Amino acid sequence: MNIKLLLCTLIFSGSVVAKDIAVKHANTAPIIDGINNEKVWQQATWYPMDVLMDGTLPSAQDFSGRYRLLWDENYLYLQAEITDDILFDQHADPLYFYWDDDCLEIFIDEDASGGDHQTNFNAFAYHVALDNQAIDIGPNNKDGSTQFVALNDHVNSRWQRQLSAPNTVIWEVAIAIYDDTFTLEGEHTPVKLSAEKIIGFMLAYCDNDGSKHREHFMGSHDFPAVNGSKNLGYMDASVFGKIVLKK
Ligand SMILES: [Ca+2]
Ligand SMILES: [Ca+2]
Ligand SMILES: [Ca+2]
Ligand SMILES: [Ca+2]
Repeated sequence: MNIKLLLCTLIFSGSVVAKDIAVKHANTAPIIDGINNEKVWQQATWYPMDVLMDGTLPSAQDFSGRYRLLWDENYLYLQAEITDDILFDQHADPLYFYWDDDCLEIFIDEDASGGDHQTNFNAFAYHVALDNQAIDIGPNNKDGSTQFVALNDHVNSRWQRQLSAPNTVIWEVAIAIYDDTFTLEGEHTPVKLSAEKIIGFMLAYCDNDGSKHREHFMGSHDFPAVNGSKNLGYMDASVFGKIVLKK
């Protein structure tokens, strides 16, 4: 590929989009405690969360975020550094309108198949709430209504405010990767990860500071809007990016 074509591939909508993000292997697993003091994180590259997907564009104090990734056989590790001026959890029930509370939203498509995942587990949209629980939409209830499910076995999450910058939190997550054979019944085992595996991935943050509804929905990956909307990740895994696990 010549350099001009490479630049055209990388520069999309004015911001640099890392296509197929390479994720380094963690020889030592980071400790999921919301504290950024593991040496192993230093080998991971930071990526921005600067794509507006819904609502209005926030100032840097209102919301800004970046993230980095590592992996080992058992988990994909995520560290997000999130600045949010007001942390807001208006609905105590983790299953009720969780996207209108502050939450970190982690999109995973184990086989990078893309496609619809709104009411199936072809892919996952883990909404990790301020109480560290991970909620997604499952198959519809028998009466046809939407079923919201906690998938806390999939996601181990801890966040903590930084003493030096209290409006900034370090959010650390170990994500067990489940494939599309996952169901809500019976026992399921996460996939063992290995080098060169490609996984569909995207990250977002729902920021609300006191409104009835989410104020800003900021993401890590840009993609074309459909009917004027970029709020598509919870339905369509085709808008996710891809990560490649590297030894
Ligand atoms: Ca840590
Ligand atoms: Ca905010
Ligand atoms: Ca899939
Ligand atoms: Ca907020």
